[in-house]
Amino acid sequence: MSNIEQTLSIIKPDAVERNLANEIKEMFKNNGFSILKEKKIQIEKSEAENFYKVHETKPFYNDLCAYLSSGPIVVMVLEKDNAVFGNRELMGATNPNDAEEGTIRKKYGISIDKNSVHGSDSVENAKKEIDFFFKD
Ligand code: IDP
Ligand code: MG
Repeated sequence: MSNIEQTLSIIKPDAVERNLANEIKEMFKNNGFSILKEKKIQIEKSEAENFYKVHETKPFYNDLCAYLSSGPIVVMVLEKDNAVFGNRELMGATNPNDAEEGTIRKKYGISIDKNSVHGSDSVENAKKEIDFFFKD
C-alpha cells in the first residue's frame, strides 16, 4: 500500500555556500523525491531559535541557531512514499563521520554542525516544519 508523505528539507549554509544545492537536489530527485516547493532564504537568528525550539536545552543550541541563520539556505517540501524516513535514510547520520556511504552527509558533510542538510524526524514534525516555512 502506498503511503505518500511530505517532509521538510533544508540545505544548510555550508552546502549552499559551496554551491552544492543543485547536486543535493539531484540526489533527492534520483531517489524518487518530488520537490513540491522550494525557496532560497536567509533567516534571522530568532527564527532559527523558534525552528530548533526542541533543542533549546542542549549545549549546542546557541551555536546551532547562529549557524542556521549565518547564510542563505534552501528550504524544500519533498514528497514521496514514506518520505520522512526515506529522507532521513538519504541524509545519513547526524555526524557525517558516522554516515553510511552514499548518503548526503557522508558525501558533503564537514562536521556534526556543518552537516549540509536538515530533515524532519517524524510526520508530525514535518507538518509543523512545512507550516513554519511555507504557511502564507
Ligand atoms: P538531525 O539534524 O540529524 O535531526 P538533531 O539531533 O535533531 O540531528 O540535531 C539538530 C542539529 O544540531 C544537527 O543536524 C547538528 O547540526 C546539530 N547538532 C546535533 N548534535 C550536536 C552536537 O553534539 N554538537 C554540535 N551540533 C550538534
Ligand atoms: Mg533533528
